[in-house]
Amino acid sequence: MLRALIFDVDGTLAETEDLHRQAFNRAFADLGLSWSWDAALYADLLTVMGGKERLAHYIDTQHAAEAEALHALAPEIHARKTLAYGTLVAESGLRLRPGIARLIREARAAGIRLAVATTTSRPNVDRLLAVNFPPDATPFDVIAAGDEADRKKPAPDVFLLALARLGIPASEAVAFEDSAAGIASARAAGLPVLATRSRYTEGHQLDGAFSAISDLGEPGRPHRHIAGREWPGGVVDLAGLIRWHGTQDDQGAAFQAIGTSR
Ligand code: XBP
Ligand code: MG
Repeated sequence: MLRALIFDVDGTLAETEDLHRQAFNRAFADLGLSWSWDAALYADLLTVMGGKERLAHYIDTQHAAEAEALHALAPEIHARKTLAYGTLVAESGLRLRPGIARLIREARAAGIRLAVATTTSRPNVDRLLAVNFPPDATPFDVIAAGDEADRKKPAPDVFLLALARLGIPASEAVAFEDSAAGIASARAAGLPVLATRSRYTEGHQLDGAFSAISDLGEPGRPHRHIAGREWPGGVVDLAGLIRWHGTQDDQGAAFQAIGTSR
């Protein structure tokens, strides 16, 4: 029986990654570093999950000669980046991706629990929710974020943490992801994954998802189907998810995953 929906944040709930990129650039400028990450470089750096880990990787690969001093500065860089990101989210009033608010409403109305499982830092989650939901009505029962998990995606840790906090087995939930690492993480936690490709994951293979689509769609605004399960009218709604989930092996066996390579 489907009891919970577990959402990734960056790229899944909202198209946030370019704001993360801009926030990093603001932090670099604040600290007098001449670095500027353009979209192409950031897309490459996104293969490293976790902003702190991404920054360390950049230092080690692009500024090895000054790595020791730069690693000492990295916590300050990331702290300023997180503050800058919060300002950018608030200034932009960044909206949720198509279908997310609708599916959240449907799930809440049906008593299906909602969780977040994300690599991003908790303040970033709070800022995104603050611009999309009233202060006393954030819809998530559980938020598992950033450094709460021992290992970042593609390790399963953050999805396992969300499941533990929900108190349910993976067979009673569906995960929503946008990236190859996120799909791998959710699958490693035993979860079926619905993949909604995002701007920064256009080039990702979405293998392991049971359905790959451009977004959740809205009535009259169908999504683009990429691979795997198709959804009537190009819209993923709770009724369709419950129908699909009811046809799956409820012994926790691997759900019908797909190779997308598209
Ligand atoms: C995406 C990430 C995060 C963000 C940056 O997380 O990998 O690191 O890019 O946020 P997810 P931080 O897709 O799991 O939501 O700098 O706070 O890590
Ligand atoms: Mg993501």
